[in-house]
Order: sequence, then C-alpha cells, then structure tokens
Amino acid sequence: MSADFAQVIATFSRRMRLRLADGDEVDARIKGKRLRPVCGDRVSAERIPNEDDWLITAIADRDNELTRPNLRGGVEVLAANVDQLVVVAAPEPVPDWFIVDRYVAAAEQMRVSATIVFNKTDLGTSAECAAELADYRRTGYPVLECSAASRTGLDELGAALAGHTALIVGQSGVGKSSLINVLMGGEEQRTAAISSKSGEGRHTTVNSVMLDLPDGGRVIDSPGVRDYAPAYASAAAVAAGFREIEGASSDCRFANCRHLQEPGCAVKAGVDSGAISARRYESYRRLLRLTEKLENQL
Ligand SMILES: Nc1nc2c(ncn2[C@@H]2O[C@H](COP(=O)(O)OP(=O)(O)O)[C@@H](O)[C@H]2O)c(=O)[nH]1
Ligand SMILES: [Mg+2]
Ligand SMILES: [Zn+2]
Repeated sequence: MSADFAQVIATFSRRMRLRLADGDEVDARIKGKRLRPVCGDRVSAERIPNEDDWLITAIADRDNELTRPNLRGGVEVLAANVDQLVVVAAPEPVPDWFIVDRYVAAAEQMRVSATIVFNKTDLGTSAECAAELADYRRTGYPVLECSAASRTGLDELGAALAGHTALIVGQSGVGKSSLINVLMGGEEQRTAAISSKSGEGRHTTVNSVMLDLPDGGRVIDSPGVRDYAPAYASAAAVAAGFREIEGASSDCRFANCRHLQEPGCAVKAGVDSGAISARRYESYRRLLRLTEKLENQL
C-alpha cells in the first residue's frame, strides 16, 4: 500500500507523523539518510510490510520553506508549504523588534502574508509597544492584540487563521503555544498524547506539530523558530523584506542603491521625513550587515 502526497503533521527528530490522503494518521520513518522532511511537507510514503509504521520515500517540491543557517554552514529548514507567518510579540519577554522584523522580512521573502500578534495585553501595552504596533499597521501589516490568559482578541485571531496554513513564530515565552492551546480548546494535548502512545515514549520530544483549528485553518508550532535568523541569498534580497524600503527605493538615484550613504537615496529621505520608521530602517541595516558578513564567509 502506498500513498502519494501524505503530509507531515509532526516531527520528532527522524520520526514523523503523517496524515494520509484519506485523513488517517500514521507514524513514519524516513528512507535513507538524505531525505529531510519537515512539518508541512507533502511526501510519498508506503506502508512497511508487517509493521504499523510507514516509510517516507520522497518529498514533493515545496511551495516555500522557512530556513535558517545552521552551525555547520548549511541551511536548516524549519517548516514548509505555509501561506502565512504569524509573528507573536508580547510585553514580556521584552520585545526584540529586530526579531519581529526578521520574521516579517522572511514572510516577504517566502511571498506569504505576515500577521503580527501582540499577546499578553492583560499585562498592559506600553506607549513604546503601542507606537511600534501602529508603525506595523501603517506599513500595511495586520496587527492583532490579544491575551491567551484573559481570552481576549481570540475570535479575531481565529478568523485571521481560518483558511490558512500558518506558521506561528516569535521569541520564546511570548505565548505561542498558549494561544494555540486556547484556540484548540485543549485539543493540542490530545494530539500529543496519541503520538506519545503510539511511539512508546520515543515521541516525547516534539520538534514541530501542525494542528487543525476548530474554526478552520491549520497552524504549525515549532520550538526551533525562536532563535531564528534567516539566510538570504543576497544583500539585495534584504531590501525586499522591508516593504516600505522596497517601495521607496524606486525613487533612489542609483538603481543599485543600498540605502546607506548613497546620494539621492529616497529611503534615507523617507527616514528623515518620518515616512519610514527609523527603527525599521535600523533593522534593515543590521540585517544587511549580517547578510554581507555571511556572503563574505562563502
Ligand atoms: N500574562 C499572560 N501570560 C501569558 C499569556 N499567554 C501566555 N502566557 C504565559 O507565558 C509563558 C510562555 O508561554 P508559552 O505559550 O509557553 O510561550 P511560547 O514559548 O511562545 O510557546 C507561560 O508561562 C504562559 O503561561 C497571556 O496572554 N498573558
Ligand atoms: Mg511554545
Ligand atoms: Zn536608496
């Protein structure tokens, strides 16, 4: 028996949970050492004779993938085939807006939508946070404010997720898993329990899991995303991650303007006039420096 285009819905190191085309869920191993399926992958799989396990034999071409550089100079894929990044921040831990900007830039690179979620509003929203959120809205990103603890803003979040396959990202501790838990109404634990039972303990460390939300839509929670730094192909690609910078750049004097010290730079002019956030511009410069450092190492 074989199934074309089963989908990986959870990963536990080299063990996977698959949803088959008919909706059945099975455990699977991976054929060979070379294949590296991730959550969201569509895969070919076949049942291993005389076993409950299935074997993943091939990975279908990905629509997109979220990647980060690994320590060995390669690239690690965190999830695939999503159509939305949900970038979560909160009053606690203290927001690192550079991380938010990197995820938003990653969404632009993947050509998927980015939605910003400010969780833990029960702790209050500082003027500084409110100003940053207003700036993302001005740039054109939807911003939802909610609290998993006091159950506010969750209908809006559920509606934003409906009809999408989203990857939820953000600093550790902002409440990603809590938000999903509340949206699932406790269903998440049930999923985890099934997996650990069938794997007899081998499944206890879940890397990533894709969950079906009650209001429709699916969301991938991946602990690996927290210290994410994207790998860019080129410095030019960095500007494409900042839509207001990309938008202004057509008015720069030089077509290859990097928006640093060049004369006639429309981006710098935009920062000076306040049309472009100076903080977002600083994120752009930081990401550009990181990318150029990486390029020089190659
Ligand atoms: N005050 C408050 N705490 C929250 C809220 N959501 C999550 N937390 C707490 O924040 C901590 C981290 O939550 P978790 O969901 O594990 O964050 P993750 O690392 O992003 O998945 C936990 O102690 C949660 O109880 C919220 O809306 N308000
Ligand atoms: Mg979590
Ligand atoms: Zn410029």
